[in-house]
Amino acid sequence: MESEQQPGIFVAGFVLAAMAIIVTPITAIGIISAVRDKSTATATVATTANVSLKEFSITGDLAVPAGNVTLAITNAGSQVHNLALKNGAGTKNISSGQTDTLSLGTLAPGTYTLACLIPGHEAAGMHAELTVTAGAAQAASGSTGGAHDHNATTDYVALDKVMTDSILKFPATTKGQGNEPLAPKILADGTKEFDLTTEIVDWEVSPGKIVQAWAYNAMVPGPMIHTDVGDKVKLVVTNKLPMGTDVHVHGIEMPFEMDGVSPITQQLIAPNTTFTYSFTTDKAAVAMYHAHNHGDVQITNGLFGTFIVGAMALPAGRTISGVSIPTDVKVSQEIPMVLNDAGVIGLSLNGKSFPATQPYKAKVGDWIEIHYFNEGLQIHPMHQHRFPQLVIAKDGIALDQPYWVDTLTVAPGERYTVLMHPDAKGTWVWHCHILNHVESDTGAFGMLTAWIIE
Ligand SMILES: [Cu+2]
Repeated sequence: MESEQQPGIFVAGFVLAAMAIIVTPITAIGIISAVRDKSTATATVATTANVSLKEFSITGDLAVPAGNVTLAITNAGSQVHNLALKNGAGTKNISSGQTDTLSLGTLAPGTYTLACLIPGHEAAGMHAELTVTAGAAQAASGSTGGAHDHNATTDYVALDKVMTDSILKFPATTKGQGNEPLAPKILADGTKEFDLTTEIVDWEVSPGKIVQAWAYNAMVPGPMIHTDVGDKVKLVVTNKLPMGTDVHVHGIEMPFEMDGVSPITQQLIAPNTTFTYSFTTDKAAVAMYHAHNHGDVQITNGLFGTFIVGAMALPAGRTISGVSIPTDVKVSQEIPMVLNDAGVIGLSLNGKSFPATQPYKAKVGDWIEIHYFNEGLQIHPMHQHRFPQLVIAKDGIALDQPYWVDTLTVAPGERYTVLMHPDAKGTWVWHCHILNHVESDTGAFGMLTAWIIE
């Protein structure tokens, strides 16, 4: 049985699923028993269904005949997952690449919800319906789906309504906004001091979904820091987390003692203590600050923010792939776009999941500067409808040869700076093009927003 099945090839999924019923010995024996003795048909069927877990979906043999059901589970993802029947049995955590089995006992016909119980994973898409059908004969005739839940009984009209309704909720209001500019204290010698406090706070990722975010100054992403080239800077970090932390500024060249990597360059900032980072921002930079200690937990749960030094050089007066950039090109707005896909925050743009993502407004003819930052664990091909993006810098390093794209893949740790020059009015979606980062059977979610061009 294939573990990787996409909605687009669900017909192939049916065929594979049907083949699995024929060739999987335990299921085949079950079917034969059922045919011979109809009075005990359901009682004699034992089915082992293959289920695959990854970020962030559950796929596999999700329709089985009534009877004794066992799930043979493979974690095909890159993160730790588990699988449980809602309000029922579940596995231990399964590492990437490992397998486990889950015996569900005798299941009567009906639908049962399966989910990964790692915080944030269910909301990110790791839930699926297990359909238990009345008998083996029905399963063998083709209702054993496997292609992303879709089978002969799928209600496509209802799925259309779910998607339409979910999109019409945009933009939804939620409490809290990340990336608020952080004003520095100016010290006697001109040093700019930025004060950051780490703590666990309630954070509304999408309407009604409140998670325990690990935040700088109670927002996700943390406050936006902007300095000029040549500034002396202090970052004063007070830790109110239950564990130690440190702050690495990714993309600004640091003295060794300020690199934020405990226990190599400093001791951990213990709970209820403060540490000060002092450095000079002597080059233009598009950087991000984040925890380094247990980054897999602390960063993905929200401990990240943007740090811009000066401004990126613009390709003023140049012609790139036939497009002339005005000699007096002026940026009308500068936008941080922080990507995350894990932890309690999950698939998100600037700490929010669609429809709580922020819409952006501009006018025809504007030149907009966007900085992408990937603080997550996966790549995200960021696609802007209609308007190409002119990539002018990578990781805060201005490019000698800027280039136009309509989809820009941003890998973990990477930053890209692009210019966008809208030439038509309308509401134009802007989203990650890994389709299950934006859509599921429960509608649109995650890494989706839009430009409103007037
Ligand atoms: Cu994505």
